[in-house]
Amino acid sequence: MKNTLRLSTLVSLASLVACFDPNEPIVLGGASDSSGTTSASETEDGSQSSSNPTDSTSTSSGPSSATGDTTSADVTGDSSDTSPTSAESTGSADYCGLPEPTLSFAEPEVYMQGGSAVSITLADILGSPGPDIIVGDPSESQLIILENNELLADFTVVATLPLGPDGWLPAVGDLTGNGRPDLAAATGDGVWTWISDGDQLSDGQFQTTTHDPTWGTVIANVGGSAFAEVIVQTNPGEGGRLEVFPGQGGGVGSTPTVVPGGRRTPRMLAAELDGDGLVDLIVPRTDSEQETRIDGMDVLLSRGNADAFDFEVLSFETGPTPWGIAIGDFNEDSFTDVLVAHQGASPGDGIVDSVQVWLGDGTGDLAAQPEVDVGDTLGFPAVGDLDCDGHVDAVVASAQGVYILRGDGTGALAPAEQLFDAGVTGSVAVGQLDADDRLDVVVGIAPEGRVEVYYAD
Ligand SMILES: [Ca+2]
Ligand SMILES: [Ca+2]
Ligand SMILES: [Ca+2]
Ligand SMILES: [Ca+2]
Repeated sequence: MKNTLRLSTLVSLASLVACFDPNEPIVLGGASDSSGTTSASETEDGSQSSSNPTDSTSTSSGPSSATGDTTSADVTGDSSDTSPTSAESTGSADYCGLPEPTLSFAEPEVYMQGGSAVSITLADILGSPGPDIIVGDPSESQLIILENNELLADFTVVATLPLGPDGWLPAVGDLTGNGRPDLAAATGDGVWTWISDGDQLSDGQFQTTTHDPTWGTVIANVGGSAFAEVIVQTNPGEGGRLEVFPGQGGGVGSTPTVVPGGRRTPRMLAAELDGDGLVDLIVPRTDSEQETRIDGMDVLLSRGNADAFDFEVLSFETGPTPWGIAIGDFNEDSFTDVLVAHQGASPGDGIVDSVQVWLGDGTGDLAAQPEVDVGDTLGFPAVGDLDCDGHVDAVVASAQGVYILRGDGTGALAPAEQLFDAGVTGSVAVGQLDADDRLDVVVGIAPEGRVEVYYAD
């Protein structure tokens, strides 16, 4: 039974992610990547931003929007951070020290090839300064860690972490409170956690979920205790569940609290949306196998405590298959906004898909802005001010490479421009990967398992 469930999950996924089946034409299906955390998580914690001395301008808007994390990471929870995206932003631009806004990248460096590279997550989990790259590889059910070598525009593959069946969805966030992000990953029937001591990762600890298979996972302090929790989406085909594993300052407890939520959700995110100091969750839902589509996005406002996790749920309808989401402050009001990237009714159908910004107002409510067409079969997006004009931009993986939709600080996005003609990309992440002032871009070319880094120049 388990196997059947997993298989059906894989089958539906395979249509999305070409890399699951090497025999399948890579063409359009591939883009969808998957993982829970994707892009640049690095900002989330202070230690990392200190390693990027200069991010003040390029990351104009502070922790969540700035480095463009798409990721769940920023989440873990300082409860003090009530306005999710810090307000220092404003578009005061010195254009990263350049005379005018500039969107220019060197030819990509290739740091890995083989397997599949469906998800890309950035976080400084290892000792050497600078965000490391965590690659989710569903073809081998593993994570691959590329260590950033001293911000010298160089990465080395230093570890592979085998996960067991269907493992490919990582999350990063600080589980121990030492200021360094730790790592978690959902696998077929449970979740792994690894703790970073600031230098290296511990051995993995595995906890079994109550339901399976699992999908996306996130590390976030949703209970207001001293330590963050690990939240996993499970049972995607029969009504989603979220399972909250209580934080214990090292690993997590073995008994999860199960709450309704999510449905085929490869990426959840966490952010403080309503100013109460408890981190909230943003959880897409989709199921292309349903006759009645359930495409949408739920905001789960944390209302519980460390002993009894509870959420108030706000539900929003989205366009078809809201596969990838990212957060940032697109209208510069200091409230976190959400970027949703759709895959359309049928991945690889050749019909143009879209992204959409949802503006937060500090209460947890989200207001939909107009959808903007871009590419086909969108993967995981990222957010960051790539052209250094002081306003965050949307960066989107697709079956036709990577697009940018520039923001203007009002919440609107300009029409899509192709940024990199990189083939079928499943995931894109943005971060300060070298020692300059400008954001760099990591692209996962899904079916070829290739990781490319485009350094701003
Ligand atoms: Ca909250
Ligand atoms: Ca905002
Ligand atoms: Ca910009
Ligand atoms: Ca850079």
